[in-house]
Amino acid sequence: MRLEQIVLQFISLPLKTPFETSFGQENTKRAWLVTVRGEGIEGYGECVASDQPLYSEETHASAYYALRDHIIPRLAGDIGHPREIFNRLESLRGNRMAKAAIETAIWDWYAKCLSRPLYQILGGQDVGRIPVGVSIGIQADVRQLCQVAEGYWQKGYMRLKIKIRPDWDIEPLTRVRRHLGPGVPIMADANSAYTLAWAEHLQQLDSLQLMMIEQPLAYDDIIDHGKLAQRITTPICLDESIHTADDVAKAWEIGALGIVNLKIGRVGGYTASLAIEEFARSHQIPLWCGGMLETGIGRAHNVHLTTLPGFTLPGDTSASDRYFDRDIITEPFVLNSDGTLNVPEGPGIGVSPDLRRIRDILVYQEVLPIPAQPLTAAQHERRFPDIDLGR
Ligand code: OSB
Ligand code: MG
Repeated sequence: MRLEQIVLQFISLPLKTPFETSFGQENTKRAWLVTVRGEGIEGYGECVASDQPLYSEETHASAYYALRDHIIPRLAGDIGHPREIFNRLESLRGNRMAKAAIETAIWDWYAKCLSRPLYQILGGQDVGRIPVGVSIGIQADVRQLCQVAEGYWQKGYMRLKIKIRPDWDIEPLTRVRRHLGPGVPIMADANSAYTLAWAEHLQQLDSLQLMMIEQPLAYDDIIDHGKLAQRITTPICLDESIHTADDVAKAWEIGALGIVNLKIGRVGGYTASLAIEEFARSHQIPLWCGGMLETGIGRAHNVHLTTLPGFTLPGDTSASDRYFDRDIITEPFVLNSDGTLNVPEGPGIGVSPDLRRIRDILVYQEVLPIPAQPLTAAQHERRFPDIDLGR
């Protein structure tokens, strides 16, 4: 099977309420949507890169150039199975979110070519629904946090993740725990806001019965996380630090993680995700699917991945209405009263883009043919019209 064309669409979708983390506040979800076309069939993916390189080094701009100049030119020729894409892109370092945007779209396309739901192609189980939690940003004050947390709990979300940073941690978490009682699964996500010097401070979380603390230390660290794990009893979950199954293996070996957050974009697509799922399952490491405020397209991919047996904890993929008044798919994800989302049963990701909605929020669009080979020297030099490249 062959791909003929890629469409990149940059969209800007308003968030219902601002989402604040230790990186700052987001009011709008911006993303590249990727459509791959071939054999008369379309597949869809979404790039989870950000406006600024704060969560990771990738941005919308870096992803655009990585896709246009390096990734798309490697998609020419026959594709027997989407797992081949990982190897074709392997020599390209980093740029995992850009790679995942295309790679996930190709898995969707392939599943549609076979008229089968994506979860079956991935090796997922026929579970029908997957358990989900919700991620709660930093709020104006503790009262508001308690209200917001209680609201999501009453809706049925199976666990609450609360964003923390040094000026918003022990007190808000203590108050939420007291407000909701001991039976509610609560966890914290620090997005790298601490260093090992905060170990004693973080010990205060140990009495709160948190399921875990996610990525307390540096985005590129595992060693200090291993040291922190010896000083706190709250299990450590790694997010930012994990890019490959090898990263998980090494962090596990030195005791730097007890739980893994897996984001398809952060690890470069499904092939890397499946390797991590397999490692976690065979070592009985609790695993859950993280989120990046995805639109319905990325959300659908998360839902399919979560049907794999290694996913043992509720993920961050909440319903469409947690973030958007109107999502960009025709059948948005709705929270069931048992705290689950339905796994779409149609071919591929099983959800369709809402073309009118996308037209309304579209910022820019480009149709790219798949060139026969990577950039030539002359093309590299034409990339930068305003720079004297010394010729
Ligand atoms: O650290 O998990 C994170 C959102 C953007 C960037 C990083 C993170 C998050 C979330 C939100 O926590 C998860 C979601 O609801 O999609
Ligand atoms: Mg996180």
